[in-house]
Amino acid sequence: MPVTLNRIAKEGANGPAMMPIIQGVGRAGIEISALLRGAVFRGALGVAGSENVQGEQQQKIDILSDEIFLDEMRSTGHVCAVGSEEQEELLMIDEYSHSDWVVLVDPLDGSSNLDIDGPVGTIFSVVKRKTASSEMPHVSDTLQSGREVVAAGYVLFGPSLMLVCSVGEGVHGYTFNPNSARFELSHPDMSIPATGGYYSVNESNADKWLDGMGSKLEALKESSGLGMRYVGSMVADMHRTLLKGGIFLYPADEKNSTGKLRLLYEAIPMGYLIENAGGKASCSADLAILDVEPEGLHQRVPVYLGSTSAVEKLLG
Ligand code: AHM
Ligand code: MG
Repeated sequence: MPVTLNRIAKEGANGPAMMPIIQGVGRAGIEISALLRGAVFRGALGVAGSENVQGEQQQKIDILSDEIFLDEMRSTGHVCAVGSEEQEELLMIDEYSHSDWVVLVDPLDGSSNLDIDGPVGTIFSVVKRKTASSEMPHVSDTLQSGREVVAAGYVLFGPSLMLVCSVGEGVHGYTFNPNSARFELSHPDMSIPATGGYYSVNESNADKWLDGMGSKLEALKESSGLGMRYVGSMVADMHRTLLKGGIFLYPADEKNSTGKLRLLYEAIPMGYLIENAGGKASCSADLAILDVEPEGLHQRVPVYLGSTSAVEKLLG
């Protein structure tokens, strides 16, 4: 018998509570995947004409994916609020406002890849609310460090549909089997290789990087002999980094002086997975991503994620 997402209920203290939420993420993944496959026929590709809170052009599919994800979180009956990269404010789920769990999501990360039929992904994490269940959830419920995360993961829309997640007991990868219409465990106990792999970064920004990162990367390249790969979609780049080792980085630069990637929607969930897979996730030489105390829903940070040896060699 194949092992399905039901197994999550047996994974440690948080497994039983997280299973319905991760099953909801799986359903959202199946729906978003169908949306992506049919988008060109429905006129759903291209910009929506609106901007998100960070002033970025929203694609129609960003908005539709956000709606799908929110609906699926509502349908779990266990989520009181969702913070989304596509929404300025925290979204309340009124009918379940007494529930314990708050979900943070980037519903469609790497959406600039849609024009070229490249891989994209959904990134999520779950924290327990701090406010009393008799109150409405509040944005302060989302401003918790990565050390408070109880589950995180991503859906990768690639040649196959994958859900990679952790509830704090290892990292496990499930692949959607179109014959059984279920996610089945395909990559149990993922651990990041200690050596080898690739460095992955938008190197065209090198002359604008802050913190001497240009020369630090040159030194890493010389001493490690790592190959280079960059998809420009964090989920795809991180999936490769998790499987093959090496490092993914998005440093601060002159344009994005605190980095480009979002702490709550991208950095913390990926940092949680990488640490649970035996790797290292840093914002700088002496600050782990999971130790950053968030100050705002859409805060950005520099990220260095990957094999411990590669991250330490780069940051010194
Ligand atoms: P998005 O959330 O607006 O899609 O932006 C995040 C994406 C990541 O997937 C990727 O790592 C990065 O932006 C790529 O940025 P760049 O095009 O500057 O290399
Ligand atoms: Mg995005």
